Amino acid sequence: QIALSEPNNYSFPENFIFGVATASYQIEGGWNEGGRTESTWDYQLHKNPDLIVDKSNGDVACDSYHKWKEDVQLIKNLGVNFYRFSISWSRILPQGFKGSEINQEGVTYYNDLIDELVSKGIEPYVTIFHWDTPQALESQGGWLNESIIDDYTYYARVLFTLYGDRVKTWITFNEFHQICEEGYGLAKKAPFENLTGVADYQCGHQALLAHSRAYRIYEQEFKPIQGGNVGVVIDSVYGAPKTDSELDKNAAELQMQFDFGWFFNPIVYGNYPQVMIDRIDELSKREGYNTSRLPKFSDNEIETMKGSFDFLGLNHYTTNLCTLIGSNNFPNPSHARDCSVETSADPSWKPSAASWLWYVPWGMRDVLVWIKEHYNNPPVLITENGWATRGKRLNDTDRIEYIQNYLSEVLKAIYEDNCNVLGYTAWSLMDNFEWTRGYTEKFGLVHVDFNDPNRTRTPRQSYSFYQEIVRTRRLVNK
Ligand code: GBH
Repeated sequence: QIALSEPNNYSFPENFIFGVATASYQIEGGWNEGGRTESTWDYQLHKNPDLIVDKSNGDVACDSYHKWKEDVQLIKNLGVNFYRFSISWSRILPQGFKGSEINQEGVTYYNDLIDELVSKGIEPYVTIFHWDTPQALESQGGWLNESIIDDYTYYARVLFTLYGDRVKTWITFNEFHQICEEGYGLAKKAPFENLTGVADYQCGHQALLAHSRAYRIYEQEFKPIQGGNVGVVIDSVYGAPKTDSELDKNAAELQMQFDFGWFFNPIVYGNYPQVMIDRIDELSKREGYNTSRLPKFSDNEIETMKGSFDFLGLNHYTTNLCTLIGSNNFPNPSHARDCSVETSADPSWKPSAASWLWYVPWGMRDVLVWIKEHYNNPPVLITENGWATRGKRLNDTDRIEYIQNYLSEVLKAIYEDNCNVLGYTAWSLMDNFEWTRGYTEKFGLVHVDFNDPNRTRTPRQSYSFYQEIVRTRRLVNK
């Protein structure tokens, strides 16, 4: 018995779309097949399996490199409008860099997948980059080397050219925050660098410039012919005030600006949030730097950046409570110190199998309203939302409750707050390689047996539940 937390009889607006998502390194496997070379994830995990809790990696993952037809059938039966997947850069360009040779076998893999989706009436939504930087580029500094901007835009142009006749929705980047903060700041994601306060900002700068240039390339050279849209995915752990004191409200605002505004502010308004610029300038000076640790955009770059999105892709899973705390509590320098906000979870919130993910449905509505108010109600596609469980658990009632009640908040944001929400994407179609958590945390509507060489897929109860919502276009009221 699944109950709505509050009665909600809205149905989804007529043009509201539903989808499911995955990402290349998390599902494909076939790491050295068909001419693919190592990404930074392959390289790091081959070198040091201890980086992952169960010492696993994505060498085989869900084996979608071979089982893609079966995946498409699962998506078809689910009844969703679109499938959000990502392309492995080193499958298309094994050498990675600008001007390098295109790998025909890699091209064919995605051609087949896209054709199969289209023939079954499922729209392909392509994430150009979901963290698997070719190692050939990472060994040159990856996102810290500004030459990656040209490499990335070359790669994006190759994809627009190859697939743009069928792909009408593009996502330039998945979650700058994880690429840069977890990848180069806190050593929680490949390439596992820990240079917070410096490298994270440099990475973000390069990635934002790469995003904005790819957006303009599509806008000028492809959109007039292909007529598609280009968006970007930014994640938000929603920062809510710990109490309703003014201080905590300021803390929550600061946290949102430093995590979410860091990336979306430039894309909407052309530059970093003023509060970030000011604080990092000031702290850098005190630390003895002669320029700010936060790089600066030129006037031209600001112009290119401003308004470089057709929609915002929002990955939202959970909420944190925010309160101000002295900067001496953080390493010097660090992104955390620049922000100086302490985040925590309310002890009453239900935890998931993932240490960072609590069940806080109202945060979904609040983050949508926060975005509406700060960025003039942009079109938002929820590109990820999901719940972590452990083990096989086909009877995943907690995931069902999560989806139901998060969607209920989405409906309130649409009807009661007039937020411009285009659609919803469940993360994930199936269990997959959950980064440093290996195969221990499951996000799938479909269970995958990773001990079985066949990687047998078995739909969970949440799969039928989501199917029902998509079919009826309302929440299930049992
Ligand atoms: C998504 O990011 C990713 O896009 C997707 O690939 C992934 O499978 C999915 O999450 C589920 O994890 O400090 O080590 O506890 C969601 C963003 C990821 C942000 C986890 C906070 C905390 C990692 N969140 N992160 S840790």
